[in-house]
Amino acid sequence: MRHDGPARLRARLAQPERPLRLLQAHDALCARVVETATCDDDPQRGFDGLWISSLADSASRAQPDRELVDVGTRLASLAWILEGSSLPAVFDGDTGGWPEQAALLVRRLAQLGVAAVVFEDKAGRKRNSLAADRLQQEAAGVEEFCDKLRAAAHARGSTGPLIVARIESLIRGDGPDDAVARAHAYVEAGADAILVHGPGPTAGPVLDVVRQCRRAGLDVPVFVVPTAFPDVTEATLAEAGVDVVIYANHLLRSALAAMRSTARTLLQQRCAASVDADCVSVADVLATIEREPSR
Ligand code: SPV
Ligand code: MG
Repeated sequence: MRHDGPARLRARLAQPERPLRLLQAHDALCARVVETATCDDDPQRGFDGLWISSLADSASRAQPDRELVDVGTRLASLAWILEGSSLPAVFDGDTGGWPEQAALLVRRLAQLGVAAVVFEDKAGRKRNSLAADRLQQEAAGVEEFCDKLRAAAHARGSTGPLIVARIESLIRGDGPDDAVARAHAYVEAGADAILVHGPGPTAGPVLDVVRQCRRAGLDVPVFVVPTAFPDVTEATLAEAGVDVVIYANHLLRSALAAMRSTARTLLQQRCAASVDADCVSVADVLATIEREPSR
């Protein structure tokens, strides 16, 4: 399937009648679920893109989210996802490594037609942002991270993936002023968009940073990941100036809950019929993998 993710994402972001919603997909079957999801209340409502999460890519290989799954492995699974889905994909590029490595990743993603890549301002050994030890995460120096963004923006050229700078100040406990200052520096260095991350339990601190950035004239798209403040609605995020909402891990987490329950019930009942009602039929699986998604 041919992908022109960057052009499509830019076009959608230029007409922000509502925030775009992305859902995590760690394999091609997930991507198909995202692409074909429908809403009974509103047949027009769907997902606008895929989030290629480092957490989900790691977890689906039973590895911690610490940049252990190599880029080649992640790109191979991404190629399968893009083969089966026409939705724009946003790739979680973790720290991006050295500037040269970030630039190489951008060029490889450009070849695949990936819409955007997110780099986060962490240094040293990368931890998941919501992990218990998140406060121990070393911050990337502003200039050091700007060098990486400049290298990524140069590699992007005019047609490559949007470069999204992810600000982890609130995750680290560094406060909103640090986040706002970094947002401006990163956009100045060439980021096309920012992602403001936060540890919850409410959306308040993230929304304050977004509002402060908007008041100060920052006019690039803003991405938010509401995992740790799940009560916030898309409407509230939109009011604060958010352009893209990422449901970052919900297919992984719901699948894990279902798989555990099925395994437990089979052990208890020792009969396949005990879980049949909780499973889709084999005919459904066959239809899902044989049907072309609506394009
Ligand atoms: C991911 O989905 O891999 C993310 C979001 O980076 S978080 O898990 O909140 O760090
Ligand atoms: Mg990640």
